[in-house]
Amino acid sequence: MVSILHLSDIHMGSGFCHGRINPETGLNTRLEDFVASLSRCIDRAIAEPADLVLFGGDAFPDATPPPLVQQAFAGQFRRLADAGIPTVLLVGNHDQYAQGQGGASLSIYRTLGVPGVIVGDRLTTHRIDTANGTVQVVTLPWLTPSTLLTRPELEGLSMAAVNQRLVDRLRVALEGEVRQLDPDLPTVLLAHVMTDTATFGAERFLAVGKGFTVPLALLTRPCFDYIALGHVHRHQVLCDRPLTVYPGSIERVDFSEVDEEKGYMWVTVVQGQTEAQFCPLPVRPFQALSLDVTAAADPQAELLGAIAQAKIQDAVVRLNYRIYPGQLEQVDTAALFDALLPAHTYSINPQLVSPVSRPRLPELGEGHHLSPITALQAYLANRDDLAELAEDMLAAAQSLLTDQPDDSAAIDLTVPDSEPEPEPVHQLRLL
Ligand SMILES: [Mn+2]
Repeated sequence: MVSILHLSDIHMGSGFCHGRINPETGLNTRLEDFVASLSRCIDRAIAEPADLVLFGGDAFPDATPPPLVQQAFAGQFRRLADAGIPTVLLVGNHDQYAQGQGGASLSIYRTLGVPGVIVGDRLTTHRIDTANGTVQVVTLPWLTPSTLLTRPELEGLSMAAVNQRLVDRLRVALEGEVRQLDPDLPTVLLAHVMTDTATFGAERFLAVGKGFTVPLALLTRPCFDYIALGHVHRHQVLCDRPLTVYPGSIERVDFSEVDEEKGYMWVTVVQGQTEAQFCPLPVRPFQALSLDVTAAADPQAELLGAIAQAKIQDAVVRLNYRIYPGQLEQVDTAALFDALLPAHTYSINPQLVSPVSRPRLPELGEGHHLSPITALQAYLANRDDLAELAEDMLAAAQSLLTDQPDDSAAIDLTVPDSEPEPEPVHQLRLL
């Protein structure tokens, strides 16, 4: 039995706009949050201890993180090296520089020869000796078209056709790896991929360009005792046999992950009977408040009420509300700031609704079907300045609506056989 801690999508250094500067450290609090979450994973790996740690890719928001962020990341993984726990760092799409043409941010660990650290930047099989025996780990990093196809092969192909070619090549390449596996050793596939059956989240928007989708069936081969995935930020189990899991990201990257539980997987790999458990991390809460106060007599009371009911303590809060420009003076923004003080950080985004879209007369609004005369009566009843004209206007409208044009003035809608006579001007009076 080999115990593995599987985590993914750290994205350390992202979401700084949701943090603030910690006056004691000078660091953005969101960097501190991400480091704290990662350190909880590493703590667990060392405390148990895990026989192996698998990182599923996407260490940073991009391949060139600031040195401060790189150091924070390296400082945590260094603890595993010190504890003698082998670690595989898989390259995700965010770790590649220039679509893989300029290397990957994680490759420095191989260059430096950090003991026990393996960088998975190509499809290959690693035999890793752990405290509880040898494990085979097949690494499948994020693939770009240039990884598997040459430029002439790509020319003139649609995205769908490129995807299909890549899948065909990957099938062959993976088959090559599978055939040389030792069937007597526990085997794990570690892959940074978008699978066709996953439920997507923020990673859709974070990925540059359109990703390449791998059919799950291509990966779930019986030779694997566990399939450790990365890329999708929402934790999900895609298959029971072999157990195929996205642990998800370890912190919320943005508001699209507001309701997602964050954590990592604790896996015990036994050939034929692997078990895995999702271990939640106590990450910082996000709270998205969304209100429409256009119908409110007291918009301020509605806003304060919504804030009072929400769990905002130490949370990253976003308050969005729809309001008419005419109501703005009823909102005391300073009082909203006070109400939001228990939050970690907050943003307030009033969305001004154009008053044009407001039905000025409710009886003329959507869902009311009135005759033209009734509608005119409703309009005139609300226009005191037109009171003197109202009677005449109604009479004029009535005559317009009931006046049947005589035959000579009728508009002929049939298609004429021959060139029509020029129409008299007075025929246009009804148009
Ligand atoms: Mn990714």
